[in-house]
Amino acid sequence: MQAVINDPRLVPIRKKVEAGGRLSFDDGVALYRTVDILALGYLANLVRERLHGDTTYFNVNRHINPTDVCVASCRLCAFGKRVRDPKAYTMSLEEVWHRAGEGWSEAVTEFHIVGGLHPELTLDWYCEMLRGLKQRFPQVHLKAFTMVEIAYLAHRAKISARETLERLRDAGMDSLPGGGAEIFNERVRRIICDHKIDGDEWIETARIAHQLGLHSNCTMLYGHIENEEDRVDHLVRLRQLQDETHGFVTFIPLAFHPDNTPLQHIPKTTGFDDIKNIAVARLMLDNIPHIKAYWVMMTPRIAQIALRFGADDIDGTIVEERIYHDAGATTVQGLRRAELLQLIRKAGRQPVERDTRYRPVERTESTFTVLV
Ligand code: V47
Repeated sequence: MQAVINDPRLVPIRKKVEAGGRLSFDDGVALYRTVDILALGYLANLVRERLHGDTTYFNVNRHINPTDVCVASCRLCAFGKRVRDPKAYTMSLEEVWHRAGEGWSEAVTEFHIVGGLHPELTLDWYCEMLRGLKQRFPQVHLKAFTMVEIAYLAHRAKISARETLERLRDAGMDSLPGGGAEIFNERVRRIICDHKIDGDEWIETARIAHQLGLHSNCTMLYGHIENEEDRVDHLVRLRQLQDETHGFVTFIPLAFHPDNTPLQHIPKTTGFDDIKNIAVARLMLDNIPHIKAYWVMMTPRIAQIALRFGADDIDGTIVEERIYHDAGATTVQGLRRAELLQLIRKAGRQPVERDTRYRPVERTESTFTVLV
């Protein structure tokens, strides 16, 4: 079925998408500028169904944030605290290991581990944390540390990013999440996260991780002070690295949540913009297999709609989320597996529980088997 295209700028783009061609920078800008959301959805869904049919992925995961102490003080963030802030926390190793096993009886297949840039926790501490998790939960995939954390740990240990990644990998890190990318454009980065590594360093750290055989995700933070060109530039830079390494598995567009941040005067993103970011990402990132509608950030309701606008993944059970909830997210902390199944089925899609490597997972009561 063909959609009615009301925006004439989308007509040549439709031809390219239907022929399986690559979209240009200008095409990306036109996609962001259009209000013809149905045509955009039609095109993104075409690509999504070409790649994945009705299959919609989710996982049973748990987020662990060992510390919210952070030296960076990014204006975009409500999570990071100064080391002397009485509200700051840092878990002991025993606490991290205990937390990992806490919660619902549903056996998790992934721990998603990220935290602040702590000025005292050492690379050895993090290696010990990973080894302890692997020892206690050998079946669980450890998706840990953003490129920003890797660069900071390398800087503190006075070794290269490559060596840092090797040491963490040898201690049990299986892959890396996609955070910290924000928007690569320097003008924007200087305002929203001026103490973080720059865009080139984020890309270079991801390149090294991929060269070492580690897969990672990637993200883009939108809905603050960036413009359409900044967004497209970000997507094109991710696409270029992916052409080279093929190391990205999933892209996650992240809507800026302004509450409790120094940028709280910025209005929240709209459902329209959230859906548009999913669709444009699916169309521009022709070489990244998966687009995730992160329900914590979008709300389960909008994430469900996104499954018909380009997304093939809805993230997981999560259990306990801090970064978005500190910044005013009103969504629940976690969803049960049955709730995720319901969301996906009610969108007319076929739910598939996956592990971090997108292998299907079969469950019996509280155990799981990865089907290879
Ligand atoms: O890096 C921080 C962003 C990221 C705010 O890889 C904020 O599977 C909005 O990367 N408003 C962390 N965003 C989350 C993340 C992620 C989430 C889910 C899945 C995966 C994955 C990765 O959240 C940070 C930053 O970009 N962030 N503060 C805020 N106030």
